[in-house]
Amino acid sequence: MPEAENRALGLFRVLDDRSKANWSLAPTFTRELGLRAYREMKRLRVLDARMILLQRQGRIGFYGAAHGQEAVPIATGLVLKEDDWVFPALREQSVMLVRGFSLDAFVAQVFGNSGDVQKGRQMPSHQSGKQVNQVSWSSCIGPQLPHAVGAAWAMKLRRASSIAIGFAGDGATSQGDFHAAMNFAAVFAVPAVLVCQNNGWSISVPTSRQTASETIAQKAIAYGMPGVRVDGNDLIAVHTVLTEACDRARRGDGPTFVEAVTYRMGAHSTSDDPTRYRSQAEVDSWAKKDPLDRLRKALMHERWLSDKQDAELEAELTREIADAVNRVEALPMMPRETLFDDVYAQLPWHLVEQRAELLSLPPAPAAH
Ligand SMILES: Cc1ncc(C[n+]2csc(CCOP(=O)(O)OP(=O)(O)O)c2C)c(N)n1
Repeated sequence: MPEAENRALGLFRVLDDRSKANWSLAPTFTRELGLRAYREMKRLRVLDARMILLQRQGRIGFYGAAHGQEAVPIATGLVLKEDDWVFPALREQSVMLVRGFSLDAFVAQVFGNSGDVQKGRQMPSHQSGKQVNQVSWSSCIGPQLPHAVGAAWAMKLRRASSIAIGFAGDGATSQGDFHAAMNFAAVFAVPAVLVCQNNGWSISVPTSRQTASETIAQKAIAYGMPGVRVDGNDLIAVHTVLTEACDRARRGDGPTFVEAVTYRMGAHSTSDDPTRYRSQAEVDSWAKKDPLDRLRKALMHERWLSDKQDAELEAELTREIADAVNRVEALPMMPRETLFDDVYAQLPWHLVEQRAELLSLPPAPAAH
């Protein structure tokens, strides 16, 4: 089979079924990188679990977790350089945490209070951060890819050294935006990496109803760019593939499309009940391929991590998240009149009137 097809139809893995790494496939991966990635993945796992609990307790309104899909956003955050731009979909918000965005501000976005850089105006799990070049996703499925491609085209026109990375789920590959982005990216050879996290489901619709293609990665071949299919639950493999794709974009050799094969372990969001459409047996079979467990075992095989260190890390991260939640939940909501800010350079008369009317009303009841 020609190499291009091999990469798009196969499944690149570094970790075997026992989670032992074949280092000849990831020769530059280091102990330091492995431990950093593990910490970040575990922090995200703990954070997601805590956020879901808060939603169940009625303390936040909504949350979309990355449980089972942590390897892709964490590897992305470790591969990117400071000037690169990120266009996440629902499961990649945490890239910004890896790139130094404050945990408190991240959590405040979920609470939508005055600690939130978006001033509480976006739905939870739609974080963005100017200081880390991460754009809030719009909640529409698909446009993250053309946004990334457009940004990458601008970078190319400006002869910048940065690149853009955009994300989509398998469901998004049925959207026109996916095809427009893929075509434009390849024709204009933009410095972009386009990633599809194929997690098996688009809410209740299985991937088999999104495409009749054998793989999603192979679609890249038709557009004229490399397509790589990678085990999305193998952090080391994802890191290797993304490093290569980002290097290629940075060299000016054009875009790469990556299909990361993974599984959404939890509900689509806190508004979903997955027991209505998928079997427990399927979930159990993917639990055996958990990306965090696999990296932990890989690190333990190398004696880079012990059970004791792992337990200490878990306690430390649990404390870190609990402390952040305590600090953030105590912050006040944004003053309600600020909802008129930042839209017009000069507020039109009818909004001036409406703001005055709002200010004349009794104060809103406390949120909690
Ligand atoms: C254009 C558009 N159509 C439908 C929806 C409703 N919707 C929200 S999430 C979702 C599923 C997305 O699935 P996928 O792209 O596979 O990503 P995943 O959530 O599985 O990561 C849908 C259909 C939407 N937000 N936008």
